[in-house]
Amino acid sequence: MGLKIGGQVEKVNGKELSYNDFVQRFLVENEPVVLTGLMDGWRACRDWILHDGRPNLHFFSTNFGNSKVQVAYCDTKEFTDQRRVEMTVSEFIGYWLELSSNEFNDASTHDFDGKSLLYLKDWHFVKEYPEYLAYTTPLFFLDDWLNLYLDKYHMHEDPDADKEKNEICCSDYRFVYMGAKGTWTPLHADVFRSYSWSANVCGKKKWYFLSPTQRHLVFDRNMKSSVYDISEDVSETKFPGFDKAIWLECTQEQNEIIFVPSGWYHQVHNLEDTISINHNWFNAYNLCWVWDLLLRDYDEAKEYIADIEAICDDFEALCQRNLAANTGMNFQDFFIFIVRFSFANLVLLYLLVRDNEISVGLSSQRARHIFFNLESARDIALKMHSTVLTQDGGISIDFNRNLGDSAFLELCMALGRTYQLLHKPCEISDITEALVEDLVKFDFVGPSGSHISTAEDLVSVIDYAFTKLSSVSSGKFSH
Ligand SMILES: O=C(O)CCC(=O)C(=O)O
Repeated sequence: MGLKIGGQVEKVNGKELSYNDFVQRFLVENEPVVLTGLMDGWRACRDWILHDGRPNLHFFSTNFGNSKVQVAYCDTKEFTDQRRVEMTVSEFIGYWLELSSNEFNDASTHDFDGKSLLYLKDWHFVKEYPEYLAYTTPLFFLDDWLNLYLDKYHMHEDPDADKEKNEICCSDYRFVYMGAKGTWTPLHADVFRSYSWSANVCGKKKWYFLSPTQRHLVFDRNMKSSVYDISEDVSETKFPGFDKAIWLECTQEQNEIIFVPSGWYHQVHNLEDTISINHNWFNAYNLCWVWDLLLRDYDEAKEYIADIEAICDDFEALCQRNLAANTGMNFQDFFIFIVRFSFANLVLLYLLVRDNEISVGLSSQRARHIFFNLESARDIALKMHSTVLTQDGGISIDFNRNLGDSAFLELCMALGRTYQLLHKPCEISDITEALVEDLVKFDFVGPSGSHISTAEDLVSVIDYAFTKLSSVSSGKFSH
């Protein structure tokens, strides 16, 4: 393929990188990196591989054979992705074993019979086998609001959706991918414009990356559709900028983890039989990417049905329904998400102040991290200002009511434990009933805190809490 390659993705020994360095160099800069040395001791690296380094396919059919998974036809485009079918892991492994027994060595997307190669994708392995503990998420990727949230809540409740299907496909963003040599993933940027990380348990992948500053170069003149396969002859008439795009490339070996930053377009080819583990995630550093995507997708959804606006009873509600169906969440879902995370961070901040970890200045790293989270949520709320959030009778999220909800308290504890791991050594107090009572009495969310309905309310609550907490941060708590 005649791509212009501008360089290789940097490789860094993850054992020699501190969490803060990772944040500054890769999350803040939004740059890709390959990290080595982070997969020691993973059970997946023992159980899923044979002595010669190839995938232990029988292990999968024996232990997880009944799981239903999504399998992509690598030679068939459907909309912007590959056509997918559902099958059991046993069926998929049966196909793969037959493929391997036919020593087929062509680097195309077809097998020996001219049939499409099949690629198992987006298997919600952790959700399905929580007891198995195939791996531990490396420290660098732990501040993962998306999966922490989905462990306690649904992102979008759709009364019309097929419940069972929804439960699985939207349950989390922690996946296993398995595919023979030649399987591949077309050019795309990740769901929600999240970050992702992808760890090669076995095999080898070739990645091509395009910086978001060059995103326009892979789109058509109307910025509507993007190139599907960069390894094909791409039509200059349809994609006039494509030849100017400058790509980063990378060969990811076994036991290496690649970090994919927000909004980077990428295409991936399995150079060998490969199994990978892959998470999508976002946090305070890339929250703005999620909001920008939602706004863009909303405008698109609205434009798409503009001709029925006049005859529609509730046009706005329809746009939001379509946004949720296409993007995976709508404005309201995102707002509720931000409010819950703001509340959770406020609870953690309260604990730090109470336990004297903050005295006047932002002394600890953990305190700075939590302040940064709240500032980032506040910035998004400012951006959301004037956004219509009132469909379905509006939203009202109550801080004190959340304190009585076990899902919310579990979210606070999970977030607290995460920051404890990231910013060791530090302790986090348990969230006890007494603490909940203290929080209610202390009233640090102020008068509007009991009912957050708009982005402006959220800004006021965060401002009020900052003021109140800093006025008592000298260590003296007075209600
Ligand atoms: O490994 C693959 O085939 C695709 C992975 C990917 O696109 C991702 O992690 O974002």
